[in-house]
Amino acid sequence: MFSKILIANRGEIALRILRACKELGISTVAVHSTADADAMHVRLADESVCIGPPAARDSYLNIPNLLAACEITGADAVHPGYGFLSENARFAEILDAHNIEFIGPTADHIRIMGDKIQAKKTAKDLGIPVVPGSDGAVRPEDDAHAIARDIGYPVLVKAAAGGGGRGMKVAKTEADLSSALSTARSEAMAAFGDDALYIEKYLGKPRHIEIQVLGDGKGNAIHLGERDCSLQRRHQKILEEAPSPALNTEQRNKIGEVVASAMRKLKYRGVGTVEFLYENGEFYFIEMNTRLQVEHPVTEMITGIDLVNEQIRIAAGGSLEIEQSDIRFEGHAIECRINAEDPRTFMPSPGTITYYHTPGGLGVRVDSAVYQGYKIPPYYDSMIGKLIVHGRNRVECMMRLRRCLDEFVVDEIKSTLPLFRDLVDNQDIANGQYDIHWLEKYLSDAKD
Ligand code: MV4
Repeated sequence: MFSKILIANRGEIALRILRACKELGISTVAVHSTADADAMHVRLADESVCIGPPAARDSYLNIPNLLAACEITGADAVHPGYGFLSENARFAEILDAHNIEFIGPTADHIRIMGDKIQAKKTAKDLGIPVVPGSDGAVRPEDDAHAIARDIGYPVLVKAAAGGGGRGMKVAKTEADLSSALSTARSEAMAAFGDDALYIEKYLGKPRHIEIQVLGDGKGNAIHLGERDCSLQRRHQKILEEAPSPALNTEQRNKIGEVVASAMRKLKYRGVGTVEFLYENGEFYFIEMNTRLQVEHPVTEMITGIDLVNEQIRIAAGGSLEIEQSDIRFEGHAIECRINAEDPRTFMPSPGTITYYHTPGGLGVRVDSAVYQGYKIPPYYDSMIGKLIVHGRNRVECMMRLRRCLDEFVVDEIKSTLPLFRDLVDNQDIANGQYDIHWLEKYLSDAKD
């Protein structure tokens, strides 16, 4: 087992990782920018190293400085959390070259899944159902019109280097295709330095359902069920839940087994999330995330599995000790992302938290790194914490969530708490009847 882990992240996820390390008896190193000297992850870690000025590219993304911090402290592994360097294959390789363990998948698997065309081809070859579309990249010399006509309109033009909604263009009819392709190509080149494109059938009203997987890199892998992440705004998830209100046990076990079997063939190591669009009872692979995700606690709440503990044990060479038959899904969990943003405009609202009170009680988890008197810096994303609630069933979970939202106080900054208080009283949410467009429509209807 590792003796010291450096956590290459900040905020609530740095605390989440610290907690897992402490419970494993592993020493911790926090890193921080000059803007985060007073942050909670620095206070709770055994040691800390300043790695640069506020801008992320100069600190949390600064690989030489992170390596120096490993050298100075003698850390034998790095946990990247999510965002920042968590899906950077070069970083994984560089750590490897320095005999420091990257707590995550192999650099090769990160690279494959980072290229959305390669990811889709890999998924398809492994038996995962994918969205109908072009077989690989559509090159400028290809007859894109014939390909799109074959798929059937509407189609979606996507960038290979995109993901998370970046670099997509819809073509409703053949008349839109040429401009969709040329805009997508130039935007992809400008944003990613890679103009490779592919075309897919556009799905109109899908849900976003993702399967959590865990593998040991030795051919053992299991699935931990799904999360429904359909409630999003501008590709930012707002609320996630497990299980999905749209699936029954049979559907869950079927797609879960397809994905777990694919991960066994791939010899995938660590945690991963296979993202699907789900429409009319069918799953369509879109992407795979090779990192721990923000919304991982909803899976932990219904399975009782500590995903960060598993990541660390597996990175240290351990085998998967849980079998698929050991996994039991119990009850229902919902996560609300509390952002320091205006609940209507979503404009970031950094500043000082003058009063802070978090809810508690049975089935309640608050993952946050803020405290009363904490000044939220303006340099990073605006998520200040997550409220995760568990109940024996979805109704109990919703009742508990409403109670927790009543207790939660974050003064005097603007936060997304009022949005969640509205959502728990909404009939569509109560019924679990929503798709990926529901929230944006709800918010735009609320304006008039
Ligand atoms: C799609 C789609 C419809 N059809 N692909 C957006 C993020 C990226 N992960 C994939 N995305 C989409 N891909 C096909 N073929 C609609 C979306 C999409 C979306 C997906 C998940 C959650 C929210 C979304 C919001 C708008 C569009």
